[in-house]
Amino acid sequence: GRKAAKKAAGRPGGKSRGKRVRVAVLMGSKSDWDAMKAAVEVLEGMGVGCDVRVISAHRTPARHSAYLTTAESKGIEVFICGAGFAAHLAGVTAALTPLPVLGVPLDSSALNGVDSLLATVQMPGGIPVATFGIGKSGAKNAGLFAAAILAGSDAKLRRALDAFRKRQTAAVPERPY
Ligand code: RP5
Repeated sequence: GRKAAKKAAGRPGGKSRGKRVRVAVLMGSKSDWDAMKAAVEVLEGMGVGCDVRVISAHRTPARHSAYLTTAESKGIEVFICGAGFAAHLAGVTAALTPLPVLGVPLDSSALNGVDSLLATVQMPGGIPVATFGIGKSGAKNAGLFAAAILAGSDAKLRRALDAFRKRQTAAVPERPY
């Protein structure tokens, strides 16, 4: 039913079933999912399948490098990486692939995500990470940005992006009351 479909959204074999899986959405912890699902919702809403994984650059480094070894051959074209604290997931992912890596700093620690923002954005020259805002809005924008990258060679996705903007504009009221 609808409930099960909602529960399965963003999980491998969930809503991405039947969609071409082109984006990997990686996060350092299961506790990051609440923010990171905003990226998955936006992408799946436009028909782009996501491979969603908990992978930590610190806690599961072997899982990380193993995933990167096969991701491109499985069809992944863009990586979205969300992490909190000393957020190295996006940076290490970018070190392991030349494909675009979008980093989402998460608000998990006493520093409210400023630590993660600086860790994600301050990459040394040569290994780029496109860094988004802290938390859920950053994750949503990373999803939209991934769609914009893929839309360059995909007319159907370009139309889905146009439709998203149209709906968003139409939803803004003229007055606040
Ligand atoms: C980072 O620190 C993760 O990305 C997450 O934001 C946090 C750890 O979260 P817990 O697994 O401790 O909840 O590595």
